[in-house]
Amino acid sequence: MNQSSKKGVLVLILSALLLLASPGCGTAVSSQATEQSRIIRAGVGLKEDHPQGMGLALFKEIVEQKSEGRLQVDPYYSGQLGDDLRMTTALQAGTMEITIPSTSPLVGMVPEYGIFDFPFLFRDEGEADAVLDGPVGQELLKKLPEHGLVGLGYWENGFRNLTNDQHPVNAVEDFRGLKIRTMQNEVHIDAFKALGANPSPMPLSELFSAMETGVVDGQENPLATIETNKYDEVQKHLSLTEHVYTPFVFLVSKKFWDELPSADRNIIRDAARQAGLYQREENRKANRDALARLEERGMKVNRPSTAEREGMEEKVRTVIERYTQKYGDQLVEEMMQELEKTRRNH
Ligand code: KDG
Repeated sequence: MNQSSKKGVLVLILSALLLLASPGCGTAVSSQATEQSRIIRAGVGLKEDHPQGMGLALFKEIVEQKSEGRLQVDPYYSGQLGDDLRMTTALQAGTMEITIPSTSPLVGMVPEYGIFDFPFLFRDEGEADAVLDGPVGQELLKKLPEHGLVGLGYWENGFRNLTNDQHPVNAVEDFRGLKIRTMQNEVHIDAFKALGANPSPMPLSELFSAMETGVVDGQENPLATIETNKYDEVQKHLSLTEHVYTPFVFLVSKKFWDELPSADRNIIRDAARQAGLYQREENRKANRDALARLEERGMKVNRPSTAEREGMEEKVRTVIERYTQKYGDQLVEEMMQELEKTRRNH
């Protein structure tokens, strides 16, 4: 090796050492990672007073307390850092550390997440917990690292209900021609087409003004979101369709995760789980209690009968069959077996 290449090697080694020593650097390997101060940017799409925001606030508290302030969580609510997809992309790039999106818009990345978007799949939250916390949910988390993401478990968005400002919706015929905003998800889009509606996928941040200006007639979301986002100000009719359940998935940037020493990973993993249990509980309470308040605020509530719901189920059956083939018969079969087991035990 001549003098100048020796110098080159020395410079390379020195810069590598400097990089490893600098706080928050993205290149440290986990075995050499040390317990240093870090700022964790965590963003969600819903408001601070929505259970998603409340769960994030508890997560912050636990992490900061357990790390004695060494790990600082900076929370961003209401899509301040972008919608679910944009935040997820930021995690992949390593420019943000945590987000807790619905699984639905992730289908472009992990298509199999679409199995949770099958309409009328879960009958109650307990069934969703069993599948998400069981082998199927855990198997899907394992698909995330190849996309630069680490999944630490599931929180809850919940059962979705339809609102619109045109007319009451009870039966399939009432969906005809309604322009409904959906999430950016192929199963949701096709299900609303099958019901006779005119689906219009868009990020949540654009929804309020789309309803206000009449770009869409309606939308569908859990009651807690309808209440905290004040959709009752621009929507008159609320139909308790509970046509699909949406999970949230707790995502961490893999670039960030790989830098962390195992003690810090444990703090974050435990806090995500603990805050998640609280979030699910608060979410169920909020979804239960929001109805009376929305009615008080003037929304006209429609309760489709069993026969009317069965009519909707009938319409979306072919959509479920088509996407079962796309996402894998075996995976769907595994999920259905898990569901049957849960139903037998209750
Ligand atoms: O961060 C979560 C929310 O942005 C989002 O998932 C809410 O269900 C939702 C929707 O309709 O976009």
